[in-house]
Amino acid sequence: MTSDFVWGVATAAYQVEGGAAEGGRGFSIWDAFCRIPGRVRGMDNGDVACDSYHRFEQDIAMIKLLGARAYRFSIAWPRIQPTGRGAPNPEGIAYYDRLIDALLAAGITPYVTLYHWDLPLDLQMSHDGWLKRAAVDDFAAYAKICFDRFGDRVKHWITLNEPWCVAVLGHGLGVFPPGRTDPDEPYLVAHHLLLAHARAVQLFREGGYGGVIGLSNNCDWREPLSDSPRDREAAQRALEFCYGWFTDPVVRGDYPAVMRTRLGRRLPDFTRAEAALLKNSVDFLGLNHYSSLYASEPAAGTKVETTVSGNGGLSDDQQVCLSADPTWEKTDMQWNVVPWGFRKLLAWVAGRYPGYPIYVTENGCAVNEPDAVSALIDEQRCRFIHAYTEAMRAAIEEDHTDVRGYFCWSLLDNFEWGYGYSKRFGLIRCSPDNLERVPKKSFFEYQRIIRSWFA
Ligand code: GBH
Repeated sequence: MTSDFVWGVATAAYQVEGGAAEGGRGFSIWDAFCRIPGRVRGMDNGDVACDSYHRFEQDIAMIKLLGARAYRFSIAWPRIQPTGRGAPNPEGIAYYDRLIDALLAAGITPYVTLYHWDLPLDLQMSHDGWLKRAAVDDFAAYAKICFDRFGDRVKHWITLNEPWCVAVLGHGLGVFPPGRTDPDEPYLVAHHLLLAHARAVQLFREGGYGGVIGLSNNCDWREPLSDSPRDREAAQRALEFCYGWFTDPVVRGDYPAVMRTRLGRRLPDFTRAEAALLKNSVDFLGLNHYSSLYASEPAAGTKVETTVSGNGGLSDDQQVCLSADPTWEKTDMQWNVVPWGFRKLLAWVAGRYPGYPIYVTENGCAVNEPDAVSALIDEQRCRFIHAYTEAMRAAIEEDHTDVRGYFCWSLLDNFEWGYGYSKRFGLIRCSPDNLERVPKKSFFEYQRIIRSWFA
């Protein structure tokens, strides 16, 4: 295996930072959402989280001990611009300066996500957030501040994390802020997110900062339930309605044809200039992958339900039936453990977007760890990481997919959005109640995998 493969770990600002009222940080839509009864399990919030705002030196020591080369973290927009517009907040800049400098001093490469869902609250309240075109310019201005201030040291950028979640979970199913439930808004929001990405990339490339920039999209594998052409088409359609929705535009300059056909006027158009701006607006493809399901063509007359957990909505538009093999092992999120689905997905991505290097910017699993003692012996996560990285190895060595890096989600147990602190994805045990960082067995298993890869 090539010695320049990038092994890393990932986190996101709202999920780990805490320090919510410090350093002049403004509120984000997640701060507000957490205060609405019934939205987040246990009414948990990110006020303290893992306290990485104060303990990032400890995080970095752990990453070093792990032997990972890279740390993917996100910048909290409300720390940089408390209301989402206007002059940068010096204390916010200073925090990320310290974090970046400490990483570089430890020999760890920063991979920086500009937007991992924490929109400044004022942009939502006063300007309707991603629903309005103005968000495109707001995001581009924020991105430019980050390039100007951190671009001398940060050479790996990700504009947006999983815009699919912002569109579908935030505006279709309403389980993320702004909690809206509308059949059409996800397509409009997605359109603005894609244009925001493209504008930021344009500024990055024109600015001559040096380095690479991409986009991280989530995609779960969809395996045809049978060999019939209709089931194969259904699986293909599900992948195009998910990964293709946000990747076709940034590679080819337009949405997948199947989305155009099925959605008609409900899918916004790109102007010629916008299409040109979008086309090839990534240097690499970010892929966040967690699970797999079987896909089939719904029987005539069946109404495909829009569900919150499984397929994540918009089912009425894609018309795909999803199902699991009951023998599959499940994680604590009820997501299926299917390592071969990961290998097939990597081949699918490489086949649809030839010439683009792939970074697996998230992969991992939640394990039910009720008490501290059992948590440390997390056999399920050990097996998961082992099996998924083996599937990736096969994708690289046998299928010749151009995978350049892998980031385990997550370094620490953290604020798992609507599930609060009840779901644990970390290699390291941590909670707002006990901020001490204690490595689990999977931490050492991952350490072993990283070492063996280069042996
Ligand atoms: C990521 O999103 C987020 O980027 C991260 O912040 C979060 O903490 C992490 O994952 C864990 O949740 O049953 O096959 O339909 C995950 C996006 C989309 C992945 C839905 C799982 C359902 C799997 N998820 N998908 S399936």
